[in-house]
Amino acid sequence: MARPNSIQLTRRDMLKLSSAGAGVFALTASGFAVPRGFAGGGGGGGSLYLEAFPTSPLILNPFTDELVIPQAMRPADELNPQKPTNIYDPRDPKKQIHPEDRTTQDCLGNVHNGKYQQRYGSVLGQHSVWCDDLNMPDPIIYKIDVEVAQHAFTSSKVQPINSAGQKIVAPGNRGGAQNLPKSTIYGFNGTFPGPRINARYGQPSLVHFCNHLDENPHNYDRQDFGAPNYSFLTHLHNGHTAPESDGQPHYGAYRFGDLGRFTHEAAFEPGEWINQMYLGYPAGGDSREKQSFFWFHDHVHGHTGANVYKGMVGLMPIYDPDLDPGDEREGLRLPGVRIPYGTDGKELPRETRSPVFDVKYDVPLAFYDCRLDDGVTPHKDAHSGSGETRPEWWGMTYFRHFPNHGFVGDIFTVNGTAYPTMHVDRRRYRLRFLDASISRIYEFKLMTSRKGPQAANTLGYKGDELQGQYRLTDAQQCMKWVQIANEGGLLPNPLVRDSFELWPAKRKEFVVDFTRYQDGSPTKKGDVIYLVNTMKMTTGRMWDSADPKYQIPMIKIIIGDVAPDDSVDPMTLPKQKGIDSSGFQLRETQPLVPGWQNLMKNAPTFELQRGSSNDDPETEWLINGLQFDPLKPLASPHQDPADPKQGGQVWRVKNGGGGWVHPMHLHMEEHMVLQRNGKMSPTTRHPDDTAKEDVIALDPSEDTYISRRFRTFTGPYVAHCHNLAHEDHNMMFGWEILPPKTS
Ligand SMILES: [Cu+2]
Repeated sequence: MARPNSIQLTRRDMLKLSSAGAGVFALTASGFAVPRGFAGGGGGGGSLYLEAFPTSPLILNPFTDELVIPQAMRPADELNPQKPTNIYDPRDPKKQIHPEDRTTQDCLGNVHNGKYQQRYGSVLGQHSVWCDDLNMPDPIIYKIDVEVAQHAFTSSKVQPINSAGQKIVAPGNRGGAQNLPKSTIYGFNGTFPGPRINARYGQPSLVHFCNHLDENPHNYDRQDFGAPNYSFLTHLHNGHTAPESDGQPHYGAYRFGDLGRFTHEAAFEPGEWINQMYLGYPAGGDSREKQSFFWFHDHVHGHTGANVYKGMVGLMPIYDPDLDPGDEREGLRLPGVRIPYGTDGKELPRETRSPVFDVKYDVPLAFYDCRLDDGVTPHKDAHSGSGETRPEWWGMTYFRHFPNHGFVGDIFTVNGTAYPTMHVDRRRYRLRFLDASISRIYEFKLMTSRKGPQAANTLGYKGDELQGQYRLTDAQQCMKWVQIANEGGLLPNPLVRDSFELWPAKRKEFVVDFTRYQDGSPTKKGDVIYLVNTMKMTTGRMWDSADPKYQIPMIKIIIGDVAPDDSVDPMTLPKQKGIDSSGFQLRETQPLVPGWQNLMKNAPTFELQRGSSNDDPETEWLINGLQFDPLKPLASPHQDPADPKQGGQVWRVKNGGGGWVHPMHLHMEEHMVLQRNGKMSPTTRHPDDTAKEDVIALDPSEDTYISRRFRTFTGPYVAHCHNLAHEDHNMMFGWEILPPKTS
């Protein structure tokens, strides 16, 4: 579908711009990427896009800001966590909102007997599944306002540089070391990353999201990206969630279509609110299906990348009261010390199973790369700008809706801070990795370096080689990872790894023992270890050829004092018998769809392709030759029957091109990868394919078969590439779960 009022440039204009404007771009002082933009394959037809990106100023004192570790968010009303009395409608501030009322899910009112109800059997504007239906307690209610705010990526002084890495005087007479201005964000409760909700299986959480993006009391400069109507649509990334709480454009087409609101307008605009129910209920009620680390992020049609890049990211670990309760004295004894709180907000004894708790030594790490405006790179894309420069935005985040590759930054941040330092106690930690970047893929190692970080420009690097800003020139791997989970939850067995890749939207979790190095020698107080990215990826297309010199320090880890540690080394956990002959140490493998071997023969196939469409000049990406149309679902399975031996499907998901990679994300239940390029899983490249996942990392031309099921809910969902530049340029399809077959 066309975006009726958001397009200022047609495809033809963009082509004209790229040929006529090449000289202009080349003359800018900084940041033009090598013109590698031949759009091969698909409908691109060999068209040339020149992508001009700014070179961010050099952060002069990296690794001085401490890593921010988000703490658990408190309920909206601490004294009444399940029945808050302090949530009001922003359009009618005297009117109280009762999120505990299942019949009023959002501000738009119920729609009885419409198309939606006829198709899926549930009423638009109501929760289709409530806690009672699953014999669960009432939800803990949280409140998140989506707000305009400011964010500082560093407190260090910065030096303006050009794409040759040379010191320059930036526009506005900005020469020499100086403070970096804050960037304007659209943030959950005005922070980046947004709040962390510590959830627990068996205890539903309900989040009241309210849009305040029209309010800008400090008059921050909004710059030129973010959904143009200031809308949001929050998706709890792979929560096992009913469609009305899933936050995505297929449901949005039903919810907002009757109001005449399509594409980016099919989302919650200023003053509007929704209560999203996150049940904390494993798929099919089966404990083997429990997951471990969610994140929530914006999902507005056509502007997901812009809104996520503008800050709409939150974290939600979900603990399992049995195996993984957030305390190392219980369950599998994974690292973590629970700090529970009572309804009065005061700390309770450690053993208390309060629904509100922090967990020490359990650290989420959200990775996000950005570019900062250099004041000389022109702004012009399909949504904003006419080629003008914006010297007044110098040092603030720069975004371009460039469809053909994706978007990679040159400053790397963790939990919102560029190049942080993390002081750790000498003991085991649990680290939860999340790639919250638009397109960037990372590969992480733990390394030591005698010389320490050196600015890439002082080493003679230029242009795209400046991405990451700092390098280690003498780094050696010093520790290994023990992987315990991916985004599908705990692996059946822990895995020892030297390094691992992290693709957009994926989560992977590790236990790291900071008491000793991989050679067995003990660490000492004051020792320094770096978390290092070794994946060189200078465009959003895919990684560059391997470069052993590309070692970018991301976090400086400083070893501190010995601390008590009741956790156990996951590798020493006893093996238990499971459905799988290899047994399990952590969590039993989830069963595959019955009869999957036969189902592979005629599996529904989804091929990710490069291409264009006459309907939407911005379309660059297709699935099965089609651009996203929320009203034409490409798959319509029925909800699985209660009998676990029945139901489910095998899908074939294929990367149709050799020049790109795609992190393909399927909403609702996670899948198991059965086969990659004809080889049964797990393959050596994906050893953690032993557990479920919600993003398939598709290498060039890769062909996969996955097993997936459709339980508990009915209604519209989506699947899309999580390279958000691809998603926003139509690499998405709608699919739906129809009510169970009655006969
Ligand atoms: Cu993609």
